[in-house]
Amino acid sequence: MLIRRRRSWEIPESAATPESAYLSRRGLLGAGVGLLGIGLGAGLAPFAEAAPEPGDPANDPTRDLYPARRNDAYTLDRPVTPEDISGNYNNFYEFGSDRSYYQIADVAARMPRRPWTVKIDGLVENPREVGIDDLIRAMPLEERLYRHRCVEAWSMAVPWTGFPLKDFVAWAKPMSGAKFVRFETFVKPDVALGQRRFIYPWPYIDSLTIEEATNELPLLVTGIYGKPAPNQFGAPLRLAVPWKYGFKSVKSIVRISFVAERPVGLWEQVQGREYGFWANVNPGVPHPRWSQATERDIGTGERRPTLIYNGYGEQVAGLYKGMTAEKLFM
Ligand SMILES: Nc1nc2c(c(=O)[nH]1)N[C@H]1C(S)=C(S)[C@@H](COP(=O)(O)O)O[C@H]1N2
Ligand SMILES: [Mo]
Repeated sequence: MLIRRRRSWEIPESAATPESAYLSRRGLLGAGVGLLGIGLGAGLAPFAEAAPEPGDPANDPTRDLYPARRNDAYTLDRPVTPEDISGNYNNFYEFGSDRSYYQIADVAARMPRRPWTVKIDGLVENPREVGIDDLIRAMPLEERLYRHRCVEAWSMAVPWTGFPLKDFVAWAKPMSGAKFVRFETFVKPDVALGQRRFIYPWPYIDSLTIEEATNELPLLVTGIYGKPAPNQFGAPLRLAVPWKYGFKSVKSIVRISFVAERPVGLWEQVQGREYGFWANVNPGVPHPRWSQATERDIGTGERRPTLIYNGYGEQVAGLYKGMTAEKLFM
């Protein structure tokens, strides 16, 4: 997210990372996933992984669940963004600011993926803490092709794997006083060096209304491109809310709380006039410092017109009927 800096798309990718470094990193990662991801029983210690990164998704204990069945109800109007592009253009401030979009993958790979627990608390029948593998295995995984639109006017289209947030909400059994669902990211300043920058009020949090959370679209994401998600995408559990600006899609979640009062998200706290609670995508409502009329597709490099609700109005416009007093698009 930009506080005072230049717009990220003004920096050509070729200027940020020498192409040779970029290619070799992708080559290594791709080979690792391809070799290790296939047919290894959980008890085997394959000698191919001589020095595995602690965050290597090839060692993920849930890799047998992939690829998951694709839900064909969700289609795209544009090509899927290649993994070597989306996997090297990440917004994850815990691991660095936008100047290092290109290095996030490497830094994030050092974060151990296990043990990982998710605390479920607030206004629920049974507050509890669940191990991530138990949670993932309790939910039916599916694949969905979704568009993703960052508030900084870049976009991608990716095959997420995960389970509908509304299924999780039903499983968690919120009480009637629960009006919002709040998502919180880990705090691990030992590996997440960005968390040593105290200008940000860690942990990263953001939230949805209970009506939004029980809409069909929000997905609790565990994987991408038919395998467990690499860390830079927000492993082992992140949100995808495709009709809102990307900062609502909280990564690497450790706590999900059902609350009565509207939480203030990290970006809203830092710069509320620019990054509000609702943050629904709208080409007609500019960010205070730039237009939202078009976006740069990081896969094709092309500029394309931005769509109201990022093209998901059919599913979500009804959520906002009559809410004229709210800044729905900021
Ligand atoms: N914890 C956490 N979640 C986060 C962010 C972040 O910095 N920290 N960035 C957000 C923003 S602004 C965007 S655009 C998306 C980027 O997701 P991607 O890197 O998988 O494309 O993650 C969102 N979730
Ligand atoms: Mo973003």
